[in-house]
Amino acid sequence: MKENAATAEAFCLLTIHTHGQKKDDATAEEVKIEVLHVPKECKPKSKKGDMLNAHYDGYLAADGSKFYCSRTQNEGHPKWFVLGVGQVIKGLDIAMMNMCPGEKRKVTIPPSLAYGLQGYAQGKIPPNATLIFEIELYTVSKGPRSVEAFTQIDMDSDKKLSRDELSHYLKQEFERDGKKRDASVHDSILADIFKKNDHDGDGFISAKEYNVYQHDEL
Ligand SMILES: [Ca+2]
Ligand SMILES: [Ca+2]
Repeated sequence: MKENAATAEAFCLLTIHTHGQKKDDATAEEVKIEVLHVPKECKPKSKKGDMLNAHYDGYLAADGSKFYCSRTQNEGHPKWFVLGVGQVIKGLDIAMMNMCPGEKRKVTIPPSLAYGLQGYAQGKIPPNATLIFEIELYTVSKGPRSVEAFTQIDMDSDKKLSRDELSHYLKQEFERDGKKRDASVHDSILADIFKKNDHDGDGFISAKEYNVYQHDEL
């Protein structure tokens, strides 16, 4: 949904500093967040474990060159990822907390919360690079490991997920995103889920086994 001129007046510029472990010297590294746009109805706010869908452009702070643009990758689909679990660089996990759908931010991430001294991708991101991202968030939904998702998958409410329940859930998820997949993909994902999560090998994934992100609600 593109915002139009009428909502442009809602444009505001705030600067929030997070990661506030200030040291005495001036080198304390933190993520700088500028909020470029907040929709009138700003909810739900993102939190750890949520599934986010966002577009972002990445620039090198040193010379302003663009090293990444989600709009030119994956046929221009916004990126999906789970917030706060290390699927993106640490700085982005911090920068995208407490953000609502439609919100836009420009964030500056120090190297220690990005690719550090090593850099990344054969020098595409040089060592010790400060990165700037412009982010537009589209959706915030309950992550794959939320209590809500568990309850939804657990159709007979016995507090454990059977192979049939997960298979049913996967089929629904696949239909939802509409991508064409071979039937074997379904089976191999299902097998993988059990391999990684069914720690005691009883053929069910218990609430405890499912809860890899340590939600405290379960
Ligand atoms: Ca069940
Ligand atoms: Ca089990």
